[in-house]
Amino acid sequence: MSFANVPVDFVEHLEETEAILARVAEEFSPAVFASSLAAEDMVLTDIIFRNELAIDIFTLETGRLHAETLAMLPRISARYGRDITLFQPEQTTVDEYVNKFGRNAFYDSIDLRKECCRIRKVEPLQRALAGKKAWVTGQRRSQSSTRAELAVQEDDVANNMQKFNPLAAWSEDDVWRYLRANQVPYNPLHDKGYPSIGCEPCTRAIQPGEDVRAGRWWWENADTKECGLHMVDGKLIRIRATT
Ligand code: ADX
Ligand code: SF4
Repeated sequence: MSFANVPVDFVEHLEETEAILARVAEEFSPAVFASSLAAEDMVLTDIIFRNELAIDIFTLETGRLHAETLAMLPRISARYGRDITLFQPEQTTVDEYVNKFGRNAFYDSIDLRKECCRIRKVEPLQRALAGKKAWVTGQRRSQSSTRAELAVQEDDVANNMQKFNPLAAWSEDDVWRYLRANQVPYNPLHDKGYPSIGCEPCTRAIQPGEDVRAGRWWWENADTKECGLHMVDGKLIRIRATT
C-alpha cells in the first residue's frame, strides 16, 4: 500500500513494527500474540496474517466478553482464512468464585476484581504461554500512565520468556490510520465511545475528552487498573531486554 499523505513518523513506526514481528517469528519460535481483538491488536493481526509470519494468535475468552468482541472471530476467519485460538478459564474455578462471592463480585472490592481477572485471564494466559519463547502484545505507551515507560522488548521474568510490544511508540491516530488504510475489520464498539475494550461488565463508554482507559474498571483508581496480564508478583515491572 502507499503511505502518501501520512506523517513520516507513522511510516517509520510501521516499518519498525513489521521488522520486530519478523524478527520474533524468525528468532523466537515458537512465539505467540495475545489478541484482545481490539483496534491495536487488529493492526498486529493484519501484519502477522498478511505476511504469514510464524506467530500463533490467541484470545483469552473470559466468558464475559461483549457479543461484538466475540463476533470478531468469524470476521477474522473470513478475512484471513486463519483462526484465532481461544483459551478459556477453568470452569470449576469459575463456579467456585461465583458460588462463594457472586457472578459480579468484582464490583465489591479490588481484591475480588483481581481474583476474577486472575481466574479468567491470568491463569489461562499461563496455559497459552507454556512452552513458548516469546509473546507479543498490543500495548502502547500513550494508553495510560502505567504504560508510559513501556519498552519494545522486555525480559518477562515471571514467564521466563521475551515479551514484545511492537506498537509501544504508536499513537491512537497511527492505529486508526493503519486500520482505515488497510480496511482491517474492527470491533464496532470503538465507534460507540469505547476506545479500550475488555470484559463487558468492566468496560463502559467514555465521554469526549476523557482518558482512553477511563471506561475500564471505572470504579477504581487509575493506578490499580491493570488486570494482571502485564504484571510480575503483583507489580508492573518494566525490564528492558538486553538482547
Ligand atoms: S488489559 O488491562 O486488559 O491488559 P488492554 O485491553 O489495554 O489492557 O490490553 C493490552 C494488551 O493485553 C492487548 O493488546 C493484548 O495484547 C493483551 N490482552 C488484553 N486482553 C486480552 C485478551 N482477552 N486476550 C488476549 N490478550 C489480551
Ligand atoms: Fe472478571 Fe472484569 Fe477482570 Fe473480566 S475484567 S476477568 S469480568 S474482573
